[in-house]
Amino acid sequence: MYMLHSCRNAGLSAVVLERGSGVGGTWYWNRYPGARCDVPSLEYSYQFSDDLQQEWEWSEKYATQPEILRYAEHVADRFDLKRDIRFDSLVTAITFDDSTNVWTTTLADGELIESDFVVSAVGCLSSANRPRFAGDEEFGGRIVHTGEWPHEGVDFRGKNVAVIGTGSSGIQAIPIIAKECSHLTVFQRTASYTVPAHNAPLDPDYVRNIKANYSTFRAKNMLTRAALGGDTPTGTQSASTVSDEELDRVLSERWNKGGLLFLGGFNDSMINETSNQRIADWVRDKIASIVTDERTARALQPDTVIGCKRLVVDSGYYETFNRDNVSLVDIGDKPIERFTPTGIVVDGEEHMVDIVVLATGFDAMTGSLLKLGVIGRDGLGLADAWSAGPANYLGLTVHGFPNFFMITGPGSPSVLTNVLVSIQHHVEWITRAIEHLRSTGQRTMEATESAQDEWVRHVNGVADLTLFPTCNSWYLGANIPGKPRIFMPLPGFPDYVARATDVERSSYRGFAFSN
Ligand code: N01
Repeated sequence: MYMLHSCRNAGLSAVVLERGSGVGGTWYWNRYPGARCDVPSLEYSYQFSDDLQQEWEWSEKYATQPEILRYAEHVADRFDLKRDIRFDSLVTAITFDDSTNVWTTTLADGELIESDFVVSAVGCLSSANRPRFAGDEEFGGRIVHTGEWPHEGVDFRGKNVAVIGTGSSGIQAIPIIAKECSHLTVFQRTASYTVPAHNAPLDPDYVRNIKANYSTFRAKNMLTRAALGGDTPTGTQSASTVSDEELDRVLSERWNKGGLLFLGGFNDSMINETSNQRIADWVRDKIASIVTDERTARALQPDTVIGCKRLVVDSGYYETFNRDNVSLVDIGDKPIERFTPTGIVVDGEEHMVDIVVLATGFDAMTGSLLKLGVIGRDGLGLADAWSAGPANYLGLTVHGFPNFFMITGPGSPSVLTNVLVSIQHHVEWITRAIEHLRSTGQRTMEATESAQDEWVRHVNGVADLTLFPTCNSWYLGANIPGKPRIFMPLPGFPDYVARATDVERSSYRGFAFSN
């Protein structure tokens, strides 16, 4: 939506093609119970219009999916965006013509749309991962995916429910479903680390204060590694050297405050194994102190590097396992054998189920991009160009694909940040790049192969300085069988912004232009 607004401001004509029937993206599709943002509302919002950020009133520290969707609708109406958004428009191919330098986008109904530029805004977590299980076609109940939730909702009353998957989506949905259903069985392949949200209504004085100094608040956030939480700076100590008392003091303070900044209590949580282990041990103890059944508590204690898979933020997750109507089935060592018409079999035992909730995540970062069917210069398909991983320059452009831009593409900080900030940064960068082409009388710009190779080395080099590549996360594509194992996002927002700005200042170093 912001890209459209920005194109209009630059005097360009633009159309948005959207497979959904409404605006909101993630917040349009992910309507599962408990869906809520884990970045504070006052930060997870647009900042391109001061009027907009002054007039919109968020009700809670962390906004629910319905509230964010209302916000997206408000933005669309306020800036009259819908007249250039074509809903229910599924893109099946986008092809570059080398002789005319024109892109042709094909829609599912066969319509063709020509343009000079194509900007992908398909999102990083928008292609649902729906694993198949032996016998699932015989299952007599209902199977739903959190990322493609039925708009009319799902009635869990009186039902035996299974949730498969314990990432952010599962962990948000589980406490709510447990309260509604007859019995909930959680099938956990890998235990996640999750910290409490301590969500609450927003204090009007706090909001007034932020709104009076919104630009300063935003500017502070932009200077942090994840473009969020500028008012809660990263600790200055190493968790590897502090005393047990100091470790407990810092982590208790962060735990009681709640949210993603838990890992920022120390300056080396994601780069120092000893530090990470001490923090992980502290959280494991916390889990044992909340969950009353010892066997369940042990199964819920992760044994991976904390933060390696994305940290989860919850409301009453561990407490839910103290309910009589909730059981945990650990499928880490003994996977789901099969579905039957009435349930799910693990280790020879059938768990009776009426509704299965797949909280199994997404083909992240590249899934939706590759589904676009992009064919660049010389007939090169994006899927072929990326057979060994998503090589690109700045996370914004790909060699062989002139005038094709990606918002929050792989190779940029995207999912490691408050993504609204990353989106804004990319929209403005892309708009300026197009304006540069126009003002210099050139037709196309394309990343050079050497700039792209150097960028790929840079992204891998930064990731290798961290503990991120040490587990099977979706950041690495490890959740999708056969996907190349490459750490896709780039840690460190401020350094990234500085590099992207340098490229602009040097008249687009690393790009080739044509008339
Ligand atoms: O998906 P996930 P998600 N058999 O990939 C399991 C954002 N988000 O939708 O870990 C059995 O994290 C899988 O197991 P394992 C956020 O960035 C944000 O929950 O691969 N289990 C895992 O437990 C988040 O990180 C918000 O062993 C299978 C789970 O399914 C991202 O979206 C809310 C399986 C998938 O977890 C994705 O979160 C929601 C199989 N075949 C999401 N396949 C907020 O803002 C997968 N699993 C709060």
